[in-house]
Amino acid sequence: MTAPGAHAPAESPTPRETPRRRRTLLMGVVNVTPDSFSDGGRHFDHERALDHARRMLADGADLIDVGGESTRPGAVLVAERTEMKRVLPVVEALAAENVPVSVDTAKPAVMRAAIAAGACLINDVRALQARGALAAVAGSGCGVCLMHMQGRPRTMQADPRYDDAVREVRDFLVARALIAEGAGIARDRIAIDPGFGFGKTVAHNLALLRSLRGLADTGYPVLAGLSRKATIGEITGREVGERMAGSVAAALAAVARGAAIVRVHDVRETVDALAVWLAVEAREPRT
Ligand code: 9MG
Repeated sequence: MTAPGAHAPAESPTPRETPRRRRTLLMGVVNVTPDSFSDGGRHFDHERALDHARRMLADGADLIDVGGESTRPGAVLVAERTEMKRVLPVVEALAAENVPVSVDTAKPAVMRAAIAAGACLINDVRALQARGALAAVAGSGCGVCLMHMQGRPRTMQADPRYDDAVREVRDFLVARALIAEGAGIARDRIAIDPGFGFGKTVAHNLALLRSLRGLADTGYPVLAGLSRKATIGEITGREVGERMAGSVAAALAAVARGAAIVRVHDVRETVDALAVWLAVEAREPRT
């Protein structure tokens, strides 16, 4: 996958004076769903969603992930047309401003429409398993993020079980990536994601985070999304609106283990935390 908006690798003849540039991409989340940017009913305020996206870009986001169907635990599916009406105006407007846009969808028709509207990445929590999804992406130049999920959002947190979560998630993702390549999606267009919180307990999520390097070693860029999730809430005891510090810590832990992209709500705070972490990690020249 050509990482959209990727930064140049760090290089500096004077590392003491020049801050290291980060290579991890920050994906800012814009949910165009009834619990955000709407009047609680059928009307969506696309302008407010766009303002939110522009704010995240100004804060340092490299790309914006636009979603029109909630994938939270307990969420119900929405119709194709509804999802399109929610996301396409936002995708079109951002793409017209040359913003790299990712679209969070598992529906092939939405994928096609989003790509036509200018999306450069399809973020599929179902890893292109829907009929027609592989072809929808293969026929374009678009990148794809293949995510692991056990079960479906409505019931996935009821009783998630694995013999070995780390091995099973890795095997699934490598298998899906190879299937995607076989369908004509070039290797450099593919990213993989363990799907934190998607049919996983806190223990599963922590095991996956600790072993994220093993996923990065597959050679595919790894996307990690822990921002504001229930696992952060369970560790910190915080409600969803108070999980920023925990989310930033989780993003750093993911980057330290090789994540190439982190999907976050709190862009500015994550940018600052990454800058400090990189400054500490920067190698001083030998004297
Ligand atoms: C849509 N969405 C919600 N959480 C996510 C995560 O962790 N990864 C990806 N790729 N998408 C997500």
